[in-house]
Amino acid sequence: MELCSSACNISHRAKYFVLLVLSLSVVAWIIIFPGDTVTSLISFNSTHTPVKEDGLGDKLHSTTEEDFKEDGLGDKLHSTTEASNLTTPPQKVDCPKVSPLLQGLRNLSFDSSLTLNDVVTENENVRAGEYEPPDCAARQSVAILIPFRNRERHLVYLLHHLHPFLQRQQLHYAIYVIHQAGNATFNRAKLLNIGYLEALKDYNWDCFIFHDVDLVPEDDRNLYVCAETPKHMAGGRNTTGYKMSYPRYFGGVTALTRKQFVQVNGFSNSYWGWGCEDDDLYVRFQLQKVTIVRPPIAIARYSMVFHTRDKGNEKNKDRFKLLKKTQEVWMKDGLNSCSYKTLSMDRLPLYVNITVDIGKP
Ligand code: UD2
Ligand code: MN
Repeated sequence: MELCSSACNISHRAKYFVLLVLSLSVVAWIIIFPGDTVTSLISFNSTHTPVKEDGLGDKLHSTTEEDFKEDGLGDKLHSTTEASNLTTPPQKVDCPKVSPLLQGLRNLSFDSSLTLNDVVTENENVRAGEYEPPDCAARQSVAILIPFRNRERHLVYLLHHLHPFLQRQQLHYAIYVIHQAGNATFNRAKLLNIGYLEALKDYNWDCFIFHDVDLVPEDDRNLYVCAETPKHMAGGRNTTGYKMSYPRYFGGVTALTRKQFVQVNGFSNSYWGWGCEDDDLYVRFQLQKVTIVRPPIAIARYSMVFHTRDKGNEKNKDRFKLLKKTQEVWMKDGLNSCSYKTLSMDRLPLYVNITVDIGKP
């Protein structure tokens, strides 16, 4: 007992000594490494801003109200709080509001001998379908979503024109091709819902462009960015004399923010085969009293590569019946009920290919 108490005393003293040495080291550490180390540890966490509901999330950090209004949408605004961290590379300045690289209306050519490899060679600055302007910070980050099956030639043409087109607009973008596996009836709208859900797993995109594979934009002033309200980009195309097909027309190419798309629960998953899935989306916005914007018809010009109706995408006989039910079902038929199985996800040089099993009607 006696022996233990003196031994315990010694061990107590040793503990106090160790504690004292530790405290002194902490004080010395703070004196030797002031500011930077501590702030860099703190600011590391602060850069991981929680994602905001509206999909513009962590972009919305700074500058003036005016910057924010351009394009009617939050431009990508850049954090100034992080600038004090000496270890981060210098921030790029915002790209100009009007890109100096735009060329306006162009006469497009479609060379049948062009191969996918040629297009890869033309676009060595694209990595896994993604691109960012090298010298400035893009004003929006945009995911291009393309529903796809058996249209390889059209995809080559589109990639050939679209990559340089988007780069001239100084956008940060990535192209996703959502490929329906198997021979069951095609479902464009469901593939686009899937593209949206999958692209969001990669990045918190500001804007989603829902894009037919056979439509090539002719004028790069038709900006692939989102606006305050849903934007229909493809007002005119060669096959209709560059005129709107009908006033409520909403097909081909549309640009929607996350907030806009979520507000209507995305597309319906129930349109199997050709027709009316685009009208259904229009009705969803109408029900929410959300108006649609369109760029001037003089620049909303597309060349549609000629095609006949695909096998497996015959006219949907039920399309008008479905369209009458939109009001009843939109809340339970859409993004929140989109079930599918991803069979593969390939990050190819020019696009991300997502092959999916979407079931059948
Ligand atoms: C119109 C609309 C389109 C859609 C469709 C009705 C325009 C310019 N486009 O296109 O947005 O509303 O009517 O469903 O108004 N696809 C394949 N493989 C197939 C079938 C379709 O990849 O086997 C994809 C492809 O991206 C194609 C899109 O689905 O561009 C629309 O199909 P379409 O081109 O056959 O229909 P279209 O031109 O009448
Ligand atoms: Mn078409």
